[in-house]
Amino acid sequence: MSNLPAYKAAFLDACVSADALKFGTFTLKSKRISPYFFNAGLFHRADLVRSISSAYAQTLASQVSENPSFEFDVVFGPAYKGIPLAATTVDKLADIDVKKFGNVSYSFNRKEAKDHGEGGNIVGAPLKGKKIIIVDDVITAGTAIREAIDIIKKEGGTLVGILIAVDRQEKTPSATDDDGTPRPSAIGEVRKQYGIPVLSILCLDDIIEFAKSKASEEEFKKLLEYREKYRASD
Ligand code: OMP
Repeated sequence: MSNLPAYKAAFLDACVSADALKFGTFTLKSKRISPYFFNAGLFHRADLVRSISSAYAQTLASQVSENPSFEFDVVFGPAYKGIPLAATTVDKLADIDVKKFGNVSYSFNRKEAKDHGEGGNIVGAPLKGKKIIIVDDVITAGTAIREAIDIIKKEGGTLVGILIAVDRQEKTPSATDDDGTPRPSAIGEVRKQYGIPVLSILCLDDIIEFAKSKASEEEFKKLLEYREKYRASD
C-alpha cells in the first residue's frame, strides 16, 4: 500500500493501464538516460481520458481547498496537446463541485492565425481581464510553456498558475551533466520568474513511492540512483 492520496494512486493505476508510465531505459530530449518515461499522448481511450481529466481537476480542486484565495476563471490549453486537457478538465471540475467550478471556462490558441469569420487566435473564453491556469502534459526545457505565457499576456489575461501531469524534479541539463552541482529545474525557473505555482498531478517522489510495490527491485534501485544524480535544487 502506498501513502499517496487516492486520486494520485488512481491516476498511477491508469498510467499503468495506458502504458503511459514505463520503467526501463529511455533516452530523454536532454540525452539523459532515464529509468522511467511518462507519455501523456497515450491517454486517448474513453476510460483513460476520464482518468487523466479527473486527476487534473482533482489537483486543482485540492489546491483550492488548501488555499481558498487561489481562484481561476479559465483553463487554457496550449495547442495542440493542451486542447483536450483543458476541455475535459473543466468538465470534471463541474462534476467535482458545480457551485464552485461551474463558471470556469476553457480556452485555447490557434496555431495558425485566422483572418476571416470571427478572426483572432483564441478559441473558447476570451482571456482579457481573466485569471488563467495553463494545463499541459510535461515541461522539459520550458520553451512551449513560455510561449503560452506570452499568449496570455498579449491577450490581457493574468496567469495564476500552471498544471502539468508529471514533474520530473530534475535539474536543467548542462554540458557537464553529472557535475554534482545543484541547479533548479525548468519548472523551478518558471516558478521563480513568474511568481506563480506550477502544480503537477505527480512528481518523481510519487512515482518512486508507487514503484516501491509496483516495479522490480532493480527498477526501483535505478529510480533512486537517478533521483540522486539529477535532483533539482527546488
Ligand atoms: P513537448 O510536448 O514538445 O514539450 O515535448 C515534450 C518532450 O518531453 C518530448 O520530447 C518528450 O519525449 C519528452 N518527455 C516526455 O514526454 N516524458 C518524459 O518522461 C520525459 C521527456 C523528456 O524527454 O524529458
